[in-house]
Formats: sequence, C-alpha cells, structure tokens
Amino acid sequence: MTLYGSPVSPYVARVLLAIRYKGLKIPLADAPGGSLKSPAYLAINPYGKMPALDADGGHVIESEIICEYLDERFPEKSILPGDALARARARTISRALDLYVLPGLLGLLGQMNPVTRDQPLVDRNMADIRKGLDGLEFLLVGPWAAGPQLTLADCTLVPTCFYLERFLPVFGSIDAFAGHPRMAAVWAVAKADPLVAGLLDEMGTGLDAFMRRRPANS
Ligand SMILES: N[C@@H](CCC(=O)N[C@@H](CS)C(=O)NCC(=O)O)C(=O)O
Repeated sequence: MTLYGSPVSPYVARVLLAIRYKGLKIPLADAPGGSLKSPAYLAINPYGKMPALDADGGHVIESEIICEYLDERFPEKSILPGDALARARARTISRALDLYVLPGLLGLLGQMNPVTRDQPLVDRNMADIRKGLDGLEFLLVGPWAAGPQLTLADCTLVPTCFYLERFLPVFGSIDAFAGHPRMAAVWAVAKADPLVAGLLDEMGTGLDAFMRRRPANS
C-alpha cells in the first residue's frame, strides 16, 4: 500500500495519525505523474485532491473513507472502538470538523496578507469557525475527543487544532481554545502524546516550507 499526499494537508495528516496509531507501515509518496492534476493522478482521484490510498489492487479516496477502510482491513487496534453509539459519536465529531470548521479555516489560507485581504470573507469564515467550535464543545467527551482513547475523531481534531493554533492569531479575532474549554482540554491531552507530537512537528515543517513558497501577496 502507498498513501499519496503531504503531511501539510490536514486531510493527509488525519490518515497518517490513523496509520501510526494502528502501527501500520504504509509509505507516503508524492502524487503519481508529479502533481495532483496529472493525468496519472486524476485516474486515481478524479477530484485531484490529496490524499489517495493505493490499496494493492484498487484505490481509495477521501481521507475519512481511507481511515475507515484501513480500520476494516486492519481491525486489531481500532480507531473506532466501543459500541455502535460510541462509534457514531467519534464519526460525528470527525464529520462536524470536516463540515463546520475545516472549510472556514482552510479558506483563510489565501487571506494572510492584510493588504490584499478580503475582510468580509474573513469575517464570514470566522463566524463559521466559531459556530462549528461551539457545536463541538457540546459533542466532545474527553479526555480524548470521543472518550478514553484516540479515535477517528482525534485523527481529524489534531490537524484541525494545529491549523486553528497557526492561523487564527494572524486574524486576531477569536482564540479558539480560550473560548472552548473542552476543545482546549482535548487538545492538551493530544499534544502530550508522542505520536501526535511527532506528526505536529512534521506538519509544522511542511507548513513553514509551504508558506515560504507562497507568493508574498497571498
Ligand atoms: N474531502 C477531501 C478533501 C481533500 C482536500 O481538500 N485536499 C486538499 C489539500 S488540504 C487538496 O488536495 N487540494 C488541492 C486542490 O484542490 O487542488 C478529503 O477528506 O480527502
């Protein structure tokens, strides 16, 4: 098996955390054909997005589906433990982050420069992020996102918190963690875990390199 993508993507990082928690050895590689829009990669993922998993005989796309696929193939150390209700809780937290926090957060990436910033867009995204985080405050269980151990919910929450911590101070208007104590508590538990800490280091290195490569006006 091979996972295509870069750890700077929160969607790739989510799958990497699942892989590492499960103790799997699946290498990470750049998109075949040299880019996400190459014919070779579009034949794997027609949306031209990372990640994609070469699953030995077929491909799986969409980060959450890849995580679930790996958990089914290698059930030994599950990221969806417990009964049906516990699994639903973990999936709900992961889905809520995907739908209600990550789009607004990643939409800030092109708004870093105060000179070229579209302030109404930033304000809309901030309002969306706040609403998403308010809902999560209700959903999170603790000490990990969905209970006593790392689950699919944490695989999504960790990369999201990384970006909340890196991006929101640039815009100055909300402190995601001060206003959301449950989120702050889960984030503190996650960050103290060596597996998570290693991934966060890789994401940080990747994001720093990505920002250096970006045009100065974005
Ligand atoms: N829903 C997808 C989202 C994947 C996604 O948006 N990946 C971004 C990187 S963070 C990407 O590949 N963007 C490239 C593009 O859209 O051209 C998933 O969960 O896998």
